[in-house]
Amino acid sequence: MSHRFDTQCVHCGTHPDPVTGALSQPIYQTSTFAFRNADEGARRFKGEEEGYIYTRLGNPNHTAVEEKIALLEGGEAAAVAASGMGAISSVLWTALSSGDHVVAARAIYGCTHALMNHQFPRFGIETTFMNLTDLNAVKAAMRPNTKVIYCESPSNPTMEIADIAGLAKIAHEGNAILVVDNTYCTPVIQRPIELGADVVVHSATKYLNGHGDVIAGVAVGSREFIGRVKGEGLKDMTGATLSPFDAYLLLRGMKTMHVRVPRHCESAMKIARFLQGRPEVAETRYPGLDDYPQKALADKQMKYYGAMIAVELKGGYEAGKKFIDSTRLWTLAVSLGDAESLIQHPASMTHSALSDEEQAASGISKGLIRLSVGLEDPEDLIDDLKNAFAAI
Ligand code: LCS
Repeated sequence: MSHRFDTQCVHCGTHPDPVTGALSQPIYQTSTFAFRNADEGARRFKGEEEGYIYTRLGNPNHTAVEEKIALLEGGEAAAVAASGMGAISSVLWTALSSGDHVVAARAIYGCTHALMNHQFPRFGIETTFMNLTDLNAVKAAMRPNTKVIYCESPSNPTMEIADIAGLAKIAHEGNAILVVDNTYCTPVIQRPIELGADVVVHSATKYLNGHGDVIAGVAVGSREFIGRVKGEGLKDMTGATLSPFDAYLLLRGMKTMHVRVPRHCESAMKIARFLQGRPEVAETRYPGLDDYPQKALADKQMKYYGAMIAVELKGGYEAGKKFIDSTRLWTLAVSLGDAESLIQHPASMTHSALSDEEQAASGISKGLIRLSVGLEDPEDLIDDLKNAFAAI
């Protein structure tokens, strides 16, 4: 029987333990699995028989997370990884070979940018970073050897919205797949595969887990492609295996995602409106604001507007530094999607791998401040921001 999304968040992927009846899945904290005999071991290695072999190749705690996220994202299969970067690199190393070309959004998470910008050239893979909001320019950038279009939506940290359906169409007119990093949204807000994307990746460290106590990643896609990600990217190339304990924590976090995420978003809307009305703020970037340039596109593909906000202060970097040093309830820290509200400065922190020129080309100004709205009372968060404004 197929249930609605919220019910799937709670139930999917978990079954009472067949031996003890434990409702919460036990932690299979083991590196290896015993075979009953040589033939069984050989059959499992050949893929002729279902069953676990060695935790780098799979573990019951992985399977539970994979079943849940595949269903919630509307994909056929999923692979968990030891970090968001573990998932992203395993997907890209699987999809790409020397001589291939990638079209990527100009603004993406700093380490994803660094992977493409600094590491790919060493292996003969070229990346064109560009403003993906201009679909004609994306079409023009496509080459016969373009194998991947890569984006986040909204982008970290500049909040650009990518037209996922439009990009999927361009990818499929060529020889490419569309990979969407859905970290900022979760499937509660946006389901890229329904819009035509081929692969969804996440830093599960963020809203999927939601409690700031795990580093993890997932990739979702077709059974065929995810099979290759597991058998090539994760198994042989990155080895980015998630620990069973972290898989257990991630599954627990995902059970409440449909309750947490809308609350994050509701508070973010209040805080974005507050920021927009402040005289110290030059620009508030939040897709839920009526005058946000890409609001219509956000409305088309997002159920809520997320809980990430970027602000540009009139006083630039100096004012921004004083501001983030002056908050008390907002924690000065990178990461996002935790119960605690976080504030940080992308140019010197999450996106410091980009040179000044690359930051400018990506739309990351020195005065940009990024806020991750947590689950506290939004009025307390606003009071704390008021005090920080008074200090600049
Ligand atoms: N994708 C996005 C959109 C991210 O924001 C991050 C991490 C990653 C992928 C990588 O995931 P990880 O390997 O860390 O699990 N973003 C961070 C950020 O904005 N602050 O600290 C980490």
